[in-house]
Amino acid sequence: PRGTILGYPRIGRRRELKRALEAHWSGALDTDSLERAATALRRATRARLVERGLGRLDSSIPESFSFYDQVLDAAVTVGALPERFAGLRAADGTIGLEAYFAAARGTGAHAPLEMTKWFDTNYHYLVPEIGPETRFDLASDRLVRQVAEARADGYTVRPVVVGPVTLLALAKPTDAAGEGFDPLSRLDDVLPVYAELLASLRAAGAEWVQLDEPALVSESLPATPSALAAAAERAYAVLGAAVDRPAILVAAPYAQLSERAWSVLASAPVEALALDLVRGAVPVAAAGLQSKTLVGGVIDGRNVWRGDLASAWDALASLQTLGSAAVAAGTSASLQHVPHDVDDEPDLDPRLASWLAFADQKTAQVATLATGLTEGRRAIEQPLADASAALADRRSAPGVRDGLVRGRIERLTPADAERGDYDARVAAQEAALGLPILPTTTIGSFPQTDEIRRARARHVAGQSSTEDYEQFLRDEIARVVALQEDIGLDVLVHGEPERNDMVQYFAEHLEGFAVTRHGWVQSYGSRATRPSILWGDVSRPAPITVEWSTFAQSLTEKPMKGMLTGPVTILAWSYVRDDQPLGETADQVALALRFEISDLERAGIRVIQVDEPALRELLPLKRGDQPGYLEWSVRSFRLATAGAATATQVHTHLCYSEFDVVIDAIAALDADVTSIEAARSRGEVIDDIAASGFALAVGPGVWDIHSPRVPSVEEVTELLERAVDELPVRRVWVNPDCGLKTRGYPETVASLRHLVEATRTARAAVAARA
Ligand code: THG
Ligand code: ZN
Repeated sequence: PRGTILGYPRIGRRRELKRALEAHWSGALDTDSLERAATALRRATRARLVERGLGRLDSSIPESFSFYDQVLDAAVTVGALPERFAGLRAADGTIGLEAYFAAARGTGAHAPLEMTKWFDTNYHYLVPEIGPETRFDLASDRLVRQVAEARADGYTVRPVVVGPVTLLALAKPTDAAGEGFDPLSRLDDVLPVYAELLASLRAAGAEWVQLDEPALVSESLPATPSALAAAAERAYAVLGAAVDRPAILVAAPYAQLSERAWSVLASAPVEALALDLVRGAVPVAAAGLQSKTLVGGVIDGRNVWRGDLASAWDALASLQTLGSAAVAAGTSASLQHVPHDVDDEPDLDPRLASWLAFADQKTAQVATLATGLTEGRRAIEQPLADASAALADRRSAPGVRDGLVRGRIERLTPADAERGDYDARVAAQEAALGLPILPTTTIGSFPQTDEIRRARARHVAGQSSTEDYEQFLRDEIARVVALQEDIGLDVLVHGEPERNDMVQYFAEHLEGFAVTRHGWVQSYGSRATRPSILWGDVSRPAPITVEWSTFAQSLTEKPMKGMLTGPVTILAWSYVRDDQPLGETADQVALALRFEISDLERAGIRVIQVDEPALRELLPLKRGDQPGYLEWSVRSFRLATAGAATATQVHTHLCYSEFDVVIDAIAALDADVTSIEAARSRGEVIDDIAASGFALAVGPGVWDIHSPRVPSVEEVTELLERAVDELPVRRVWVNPDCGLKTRGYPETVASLRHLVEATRTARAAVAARA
């Protein structure tokens, strides 16, 4: 085949997989029915891909379905199920759906696998646990059955599996593993199982298999690029030599292969390599290519823009100069990162829609390029010209460049990103707010109850008036404020009942963004988000949060915290324009937030939080790209917040406890108060903060809100004491780890009461010591 995609969305055009999974987990759908739903989804996908121009029989259709996560799929296939779930294996030792879901979601007795971000995407995978004791065996024939299922329907598909190097490189050592154990050291033990898998896929009719090895592009894993390349050399020597195997395509999405990995793969005994030519460049010629097909990943799998087919064609042409046996067109990454279909978006402005490509449109673009590769460029002149015309239209369309916005950005000076002396801020804020030592607060959201969701859904569906809906929201805010007063918190929040997704909420209120109706993209398991599309220059036509915050402030004497989402996070969780540097887009969002902050101040709000949970997430995979990223991300935050008055207290919140490379950047944000996750690591992060010399106030979370467990007063006290021991007491805040949106009220109220009680005791202890 001269064109293929590296993977396709799995959740279904109407999130059919989510519905089926959640019905199954709740006991309403039995295993057979769940399997039937999955088969129906796979059938629909294959038919769709043929309709969009891929071949039925030429292995260009990837078999990339997953019930939950592709990394868990690979781990389970090679038998790497943690020991605590061993009892859930079938009598013959195989791992079925029950054990699979137990590993994904946990059971009453056992914690699930940890979940973390998949490279620099917004997808989250389950972290395999591998130790010296892990026994590898072919423990699932699921993929083999899918190949057979496709075959019975008349398709020859290309099964997609996370490759052995990536599987091990992403794994964490089991608790049983000794100090310094490296899961990659088990490579030779897992390879025979991969070889066995390849043979059974071949026997089921697979002519090609795709092994995904994104680890080979990353510089942000525990293993070094050269250790990873060495592992790949070994892995593909062994798998290449396996008997009865399908042809192997090794895919390296998300960035450029390391130099060493490229030369290793070029000479490895495999049949094809897929390169990301959107994030990476066409590599230099290398030995061993003459027997291989190179799949040029020229259609962006990470973004929603209609590809520039003429440039894509040029990139393929330059790939052809490397002397490979053949060149094919492909996507830069799996299309799991984009929604299904632009034509499924009746509310989108047609002009904007004509600039976009979701998975179905991207597949058609790949098919077009494939036609060009077989029949010559002349055969595809028209679609190339159409794509170029759409691109030109986008460049010149109203709103893409807004002179007013650009003028404001141009007039900025370095002073606009400076807040002024920290000690002066502390003094002014103490005078303005009169807070006790160890002030208590929450991160912002309160539980999103079914009642809130229903009210929003009714309003969106036009079944309730805006007036009624807003009255409902005011009642909800009043309830949340009264509750916080009763509990005795010091800095209150309004609870954000008006927001569904924090980024979508701001996108809906800013110029330059569009939102979709069905553009769901899997975040993890059955969960998805609908990323907004940032297509034009960003400005704020009217205040966004001011009315809610001032209403909430009117109900209490205590400071009410204004709640905003920061520029980096708004970008990280949206599809961003690809026609200008991210930093420029971030500055525009920052300016809009700066105006919002100024309006909040004018309305009497004295504490304003600007969340940046995604600051760490967007960190580039390549070390060389990291300083530039940190520079613009910090600048945009400062631009957003530095207009605040000395007496206005600026907070930020970050959703993780691994500070490593970003600790200096967090300090450079220069927020007066930073709240972070700490409870899960029992406060270890407090050591890191103390050791780093972080000199601003900080609220290490004392309640792990990711679990419904209510922490005891003693547990909270222990974390608080640790913070007070290691940090200057005047700079310590008391708060939960994160927002309470996903929590229920019973545990929220109980936990917050414990938090306040522990704080009172700690204050008394501090006073006694003084
Ligand atoms: N908002 C956005 N992106 C995000 C997060 C977010 N990316 C990272 C992280 N948070 C992902 N975490 C989640 C957690 C829960 C859900 C999605 C992503 C979730 N989604 C609902 C579902 O799938 O049923 C749909 C929610 C909705 O109606 O919008 O539960 O917070 N932008
Ligand atoms: Zn958080």
